[in-house]
Amino acid sequence: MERAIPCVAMRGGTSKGLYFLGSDLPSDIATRDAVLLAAMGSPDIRQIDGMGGADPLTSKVGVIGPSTRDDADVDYLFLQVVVNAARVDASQNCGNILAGVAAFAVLRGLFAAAGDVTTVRIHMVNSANVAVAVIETPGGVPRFDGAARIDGVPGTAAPVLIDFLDVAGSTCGALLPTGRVRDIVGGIEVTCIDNGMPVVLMRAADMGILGTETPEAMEADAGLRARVEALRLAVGPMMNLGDVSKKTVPKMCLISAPVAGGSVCTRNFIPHRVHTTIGVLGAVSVATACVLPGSVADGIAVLPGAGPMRLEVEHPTGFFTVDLEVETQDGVIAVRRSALLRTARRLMDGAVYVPASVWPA
Ligand code: NQM
Repeated sequence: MERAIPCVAMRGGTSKGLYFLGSDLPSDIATRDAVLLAAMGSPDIRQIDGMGGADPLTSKVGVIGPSTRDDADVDYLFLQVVVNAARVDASQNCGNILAGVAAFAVLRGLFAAAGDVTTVRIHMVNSANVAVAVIETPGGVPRFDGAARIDGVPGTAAPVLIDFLDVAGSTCGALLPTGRVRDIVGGIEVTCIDNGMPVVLMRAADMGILGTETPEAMEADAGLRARVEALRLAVGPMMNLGDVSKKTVPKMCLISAPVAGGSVCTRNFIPHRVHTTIGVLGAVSVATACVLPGSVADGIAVLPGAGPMRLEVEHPTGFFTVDLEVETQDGVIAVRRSALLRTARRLMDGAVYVPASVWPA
């Protein structure tokens, strides 16, 4: 026997996942996780018996429901379904899956479209922050086709504009969780930052690489992988994240001087695979580190001159553009707002089937 659970499959930014109404999933967390593992086909590196795409970027879930906060319209909980372990991780946000949340909310009648353009305030439950998404809704229906382009996705689609108002310390409690702009861990200088995503920046050169290697080459380098993971395990408790051996944060970002006219070149362990682009909130955190005097990016990042702070974060397949509004008071920088462009596409609207034994009636 099987059980059918309504869901929408969507590409959100450079990720892909299943979007559910919270009310369509079990309320008991252990049962919910068992259902999601079965839906995605985890644990299995090929996820052959499920909807997952055998990659962390395509093994993601958004759970959406009515807002539990007055200053938001909907709640969005992000869940990372681990590919090769029987684990569902709620310890991080995902700004890419976020890109499909407003459209899903309108499609499911959780939020009414307001004319040709609809603004949805999204409570990101994982970190208790609010993001504001603006989508096109001609005739009251989310539009997915359009002319907007993001690196890492072929073709064009309708724009999804996302603003983060205040995501500093989202998971770690402070923008600089160690209290310092730079730390030395295991002989390596790092900057630990959380502006929406806990990220550890380090110079690629200090890790013995150029920083322009392909994700495949970096994943094939067992020595590099081990050095990065040892650093991550050591830094986790310093960032108020506790033991991170089973968590998907912090992300580990190896930086080098820009090579394509951008602000900084990045390669990101997220944390065990190397990202083919860069995560959304990951990019916001990296861009923020670049404007902090004294960070490990100081002397490497090329900052824009006068005017709005627009940083082009280079990644393996292009650029990620982050607009930052920063304020400096007594030499301390505070980020007031960050904004970026994503796109999303509905791929399937229907039901995912899981064995009834996973969620008995
Ligand atoms: O940083 C991958 C992604 C992400 C997360 C990851 C993300 C973000 O590209 O907001 O989007 O770092 O796990 O989807």
